[in-house]
Amino acid sequence: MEPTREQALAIYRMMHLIRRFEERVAECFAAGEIPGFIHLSTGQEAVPATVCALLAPDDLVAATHRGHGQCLAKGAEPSRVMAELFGRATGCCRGKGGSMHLCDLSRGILGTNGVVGANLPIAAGTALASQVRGSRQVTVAFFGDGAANTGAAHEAFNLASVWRLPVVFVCENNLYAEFTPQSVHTRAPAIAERAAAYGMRGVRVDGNEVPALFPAAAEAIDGARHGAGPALVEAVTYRWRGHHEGDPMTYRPREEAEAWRARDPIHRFRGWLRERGLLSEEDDARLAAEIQAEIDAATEFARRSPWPPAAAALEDVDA
Ligand SMILES: Cc1ncc(C[n+]2csc(CCOP(=O)(O)OP(=O)(O)O)c2C)c(N)n1
Ligand SMILES: [Mg+2]
Repeated sequence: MEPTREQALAIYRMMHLIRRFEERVAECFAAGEIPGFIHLSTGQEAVPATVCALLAPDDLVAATHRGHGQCLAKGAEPSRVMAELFGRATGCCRGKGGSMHLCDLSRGILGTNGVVGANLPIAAGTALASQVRGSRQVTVAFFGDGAANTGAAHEAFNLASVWRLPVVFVCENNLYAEFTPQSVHTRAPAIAERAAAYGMRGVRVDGNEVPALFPAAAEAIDGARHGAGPALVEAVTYRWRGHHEGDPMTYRPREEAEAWRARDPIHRFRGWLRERGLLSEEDDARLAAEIQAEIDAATEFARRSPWPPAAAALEDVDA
């Protein structure tokens, strides 16, 4: 199953948008404009762009601590996400959340989450709500290879499978959990194999290859939507930058990082689109210019936006 021309171009555009967004965040963070901790997803763009292209506007996404791209792909406005990272009142959470608490329920974005693995049970919960209401909504929970070893992940897998919940667990396996390579944190060769232990569908794909990811994610989401229960999609990818901004990255070989950069998902998918005559050089240049302008506008919006007033500190608090 291949993406339609429209889907393919939307995925390509989104990968570009995420790449430029993350590059800009890195610059602004280095310049001291963004407070707190920042985890960027450069190199992993194909996964959220492809998965979210298959979701309906009212489907839900439970994102991770490395979740800017996951939120953008689900429809978050770049300007409001950037303003949130800057801590401004115009941010998607009024400047009170920042990178690890991005949320926009109007777009089905349940939130990024600083607690590794904690978004998986949340996704099982919203999937249960959808099931009880009889809606056709699917929830996608993104998670990492490290999160795959948390108790919360296993509880979520089991409960989702027992109750056949409409949830898809998408592992962005970037081969590291912080500074620990996957070979050190698990002896199991594939995270997707764990699905079998819960009687759940599982598939492992090249996460830098949109044409491989697309049919795997489509089948997982379609099955979840139509009563086949949950699925686990493991997308093998690589983060180009540090675990967090400021990470000196002394723990991984330079050749490894270079080899993965050569497998750039955007470059590969551009080749695929070109081969099929779906993207001319002029279209590509126009798209790049449009995205640059969009990111410039989002950054200016964030910079010009006011700080939240002190009086707002106790608003949005539930007791
Ligand atoms: C419950 C919990 N344990 C530990 C941490 C510290 N921590 C932050 S990110 C991270 C690694 C997560 O690795 P992975 O799930 O592979 O995601 P990635 O960072 O590679 O995207 C850890 C251990 C945390 N935030 N929450
Ligand atoms: Mg990881």
